[in-house]
Amino acid sequence: MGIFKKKSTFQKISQSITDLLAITVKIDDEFYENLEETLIMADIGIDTTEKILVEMKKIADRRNLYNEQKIKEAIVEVIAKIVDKGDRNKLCPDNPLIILMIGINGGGKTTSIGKLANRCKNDGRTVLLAAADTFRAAAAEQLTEWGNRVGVRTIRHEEGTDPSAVIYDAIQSAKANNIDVLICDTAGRLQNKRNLMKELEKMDRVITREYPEANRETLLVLDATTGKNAISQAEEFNDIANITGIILTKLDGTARGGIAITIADQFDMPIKFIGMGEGLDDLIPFDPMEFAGGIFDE
Ligand SMILES: Nc1nc2c(ncn2[C@@H]2O[C@H](COP(=O)(O)OP(=O)(O)OP(=O)(O)O)[C@@H](O)[C@H]2O)c(=O)[nH]1
Ligand SMILES: [Mg+2]
Repeated sequence: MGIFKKKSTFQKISQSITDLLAITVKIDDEFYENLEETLIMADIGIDTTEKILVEMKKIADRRNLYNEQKIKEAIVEVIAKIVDKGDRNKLCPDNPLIILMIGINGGGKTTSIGKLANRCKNDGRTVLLAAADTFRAAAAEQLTEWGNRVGVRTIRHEEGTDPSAVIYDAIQSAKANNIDVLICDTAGRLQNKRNLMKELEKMDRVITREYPEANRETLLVLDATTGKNAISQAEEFNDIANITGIILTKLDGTARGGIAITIADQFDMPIKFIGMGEGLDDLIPFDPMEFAGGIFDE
């Protein structure tokens, strides 16, 4: 426990629910109305909020929620159930694995790749990076720096070249060197959805053709500090890519942990990791119960 300690990730939800419970004498319609308002104010979408209320009512029918502690436990239980996607919450453990990191500019893709490479390496897997964000000159440089820090190689081409060609080369190198995990950085220009879609389709074709035996992950990196924008990005990317999981970054700098619940529910997307800082060790595997418990972790 305690990953959210001294962090403000859930300040919004926990403070308002605690305030609400302080004035609650019994679980009645008024309580549910207030809870509904509290959840919506804490960045939880309307549909997801409704679902939470329905589940809360079911629990209240079965069990006597006679004090603040019991009510909090029920809320944690309901939220954990919503974000729990079973094994889908975990990174694919099978080798070889190819991971495409997608998401808009500044979300934290490159940083998360560095942290994820470190994590895979510590798990005993060999790792190779592919700088398939050829849009910015500095992008390959930044990825290579992360690779050096972790101690893994990075395949890169010149700026402006075809990102799929980088992936092609990286796959050949991964195969030749028996690499377990190949992680590919991509450029995130959502302002042009058609181009982005075409680019992702092309990468997909190259991977399917050149590396049919590889297990696949397409991880969408979302910046939690952007709140509702992160939710619309999940929607946009869900339309154009076969997303297998979410990395929710910058949860250390926001009180908007609530959006994780909405994204997991609304798009049935498993959250796989959360970013809690800029350091190498600040990517934490997502644990549904720990996450939900973090709401009232004081
Ligand atoms: N506090 C905090 N900062 C983060 C986290 N993850 C990434 N950042 C910071 O967010 C900024 C953008 O991260 P990048 O990894 O460059 O983002 P990107 O998605 O690769 O961006 P582009 O390459 O421009 O598309 C950097 O300053 C990172 O240090 C996190 O979990 N917490
Ligand atoms: Mg980047």
